Amino acid sequence: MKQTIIDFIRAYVQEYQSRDTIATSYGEPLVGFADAHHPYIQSLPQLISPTHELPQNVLPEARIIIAYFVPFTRDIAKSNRTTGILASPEWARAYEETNALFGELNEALIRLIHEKAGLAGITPKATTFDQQRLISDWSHRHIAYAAGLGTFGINNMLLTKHGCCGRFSTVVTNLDLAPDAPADAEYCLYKKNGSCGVCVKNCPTGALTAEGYDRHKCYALCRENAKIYTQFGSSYTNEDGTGANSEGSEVCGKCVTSSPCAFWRLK
Ligand code: B12
Ligand code: SF4
Ligand code: SF4
Repeated sequence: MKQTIIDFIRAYVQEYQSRDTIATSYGEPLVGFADAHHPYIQSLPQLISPTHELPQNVLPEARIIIAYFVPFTRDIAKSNRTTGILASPEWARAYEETNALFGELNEALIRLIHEKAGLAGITPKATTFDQQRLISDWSHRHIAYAAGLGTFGINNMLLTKHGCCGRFSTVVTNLDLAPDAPADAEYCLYKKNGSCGVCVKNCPTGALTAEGYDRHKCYALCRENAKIYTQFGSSYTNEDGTGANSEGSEVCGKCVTSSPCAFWRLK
């Protein structure tokens, strides 16, 4: 069943990017399976925020959280290197198209699991966040970390073996599948041996330093981009579910697009 799910996600992404209406192109998705009862997952309300949901809030019978990473292609990253402080239109469009892909793909995956006599669900918390604290009550990245998909870089991205230039999503299920374990290596070069630091140099706002990440400085620039990129939609919602939380695409991504960890292939 694990391979069926992996193949389904990969085939769906292939089909999606072949549509005439979709401009974004993707590499091959990575898929991991987190143990929904693992102490790390159960401690997310303590680690992140007391209101962070548990998988059992999404599906009482939860056993596994399927986490997947959909990488962009190098062309999309390249487009975002050349336009000064603002993000490229290709980057903004890729953000919106990929969020739309997640909506569809997750629904289709849930249907597939139902056909196999399982249960599955997603949470609306994943597509919204507290506008003051800038924190969501469903962190895809922490779950993807538990599913063995990667480790955190100083760019604050989850770095997978195939890079960090892409996006994550998650689906909770009761299927009885063998869970994966978190990676036992450190992927970020700075964390490993103090080298690199490219992401910090490329951050135009000073939000990223070797010591940490200032989400409010980062968000200010994302909002500047959202004023310009209104043509692709706005996929995050208000916390009460009433429509889009922004007039446009809240993006930047300069800490990702020129970094050695964007598209690397680790063993
Ligand atoms: C709110 C949000 C924002 C806010 C706040 C930023 C933030 N980092 O929280 C704003 C709008 C500013 C933002 C900006 C961006 N975002 Co954003 N954002 C989110 C969202 C909705 C929730 C994140 C969240 O609240 N997490 C909980 C908080 C507390 O965790 P955290 O900030 O990640 O910090 C933790 C880690 O750093 C971790 N950590 C650090 N070191 C270590 C080490 C270990 C061992 C462990 C276990 C943990 C750990 O601990 C921290 C505290 O818990 C997620 C989608 C989702 N629902 O998960 C996308 C998401 C995090 N964003 C994403 C992206 C790509 C971006 C941007 C590049 C924008 C763009 N697309 O152009 C920038 C990058 C900013 C940056 N360098 O982090 C991707 C990240 C992909 C990746 N490879 O990791 C996500 C996962 C969306 C997705 N569907 O893929 N984002
Ligand atoms: S650019 Fe270098 S220092 Fe920054 S997260 Fe990637 S590997 Fe780590
Ligand atoms: S998204 Fe932009 S502002 Fe935010 S940390 Fe990355 S480079 Fe800096």
